[in-house]
Amino acid sequence: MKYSLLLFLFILVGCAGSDRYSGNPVIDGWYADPEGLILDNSYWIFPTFSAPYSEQVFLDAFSSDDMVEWEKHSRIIDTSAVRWANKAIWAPSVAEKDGRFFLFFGANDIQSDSVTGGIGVAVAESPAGPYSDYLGHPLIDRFYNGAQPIDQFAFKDKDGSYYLIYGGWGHCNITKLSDDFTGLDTLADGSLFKEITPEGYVEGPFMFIRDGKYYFMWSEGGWTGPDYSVAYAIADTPFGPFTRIGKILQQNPAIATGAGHHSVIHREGTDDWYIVYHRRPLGQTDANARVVCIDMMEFDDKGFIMPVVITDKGVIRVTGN
Ligand code: FUB
Repeated sequence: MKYSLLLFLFILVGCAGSDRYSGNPVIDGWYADPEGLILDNSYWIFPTFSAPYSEQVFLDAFSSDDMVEWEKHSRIIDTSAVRWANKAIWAPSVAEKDGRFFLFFGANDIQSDSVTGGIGVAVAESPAGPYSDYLGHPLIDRFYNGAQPIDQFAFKDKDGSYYLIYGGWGHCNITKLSDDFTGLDTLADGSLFKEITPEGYVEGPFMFIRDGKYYFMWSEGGWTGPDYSVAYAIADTPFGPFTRIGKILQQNPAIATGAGHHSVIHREGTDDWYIVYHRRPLGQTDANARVVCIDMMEFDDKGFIMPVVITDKGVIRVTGN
């Protein structure tokens, strides 16, 4: 009798404990390239639907008040609403501006300037959409400085200006968005696109500011393999120069492989930083078998990012943001 009571209490405490953590993956289904951010006082994840390119014709989004319970918002954008896009809708990045939500996305996986596609922008009144095509054509529809127009990240600088940092095929550009997001403005040096590619860069750029410094992060390795990973650099401006410091996210053969293409959420007023990324569950080898996970990202006392410990338990429930 005593033994069964103890067992019951043990199970109860165990369940309550696990309920306090998000678990990894944090959302169900095959998803990749997650952008995590705070919008309208909630946590949001905007991922790529990880499937063959011809099936990547929509995006889902997920929201949460505590990082543990996530609500799915299906098909927030669909290629039926973007007449120039027909496959490979990738790596969404969302920016809130003047009360509206702008979703930047890659489409069609263009391999040359002679085909239609590239980076587009869609707009909605709420983070959950529905998003409609903002321009009727791509915002960036060709290769500049060798960068394939994919993997865009909408970065807001200290002065409120927005930039797109983007690029595949081993090249990364920064370009300034015009105030109404209908086009691009020239940079201070008169150019439209400045290449900021650091050593090792492959794709998936991300940038944030901490203690006045610009942290630039990117994916290395091949996204279909186990060695996909994330490295970073620090500079005094968003234009660099960026010197690679080292890898901070990679596979752990005991947990998962191919950990890469990430984003970072910071809880304002705290030093709590979360890395949102995709990885491949053990035993899976299919390129699209990718799931979205969250773990803590920590800094040392000099401001360097510590290697991320990837976990199955994820992050602890948060209250407020
Ligand atoms: O999901 C499609 C592509 O895979 C992304 O654009 C790349 O960054 C890689 O994660």
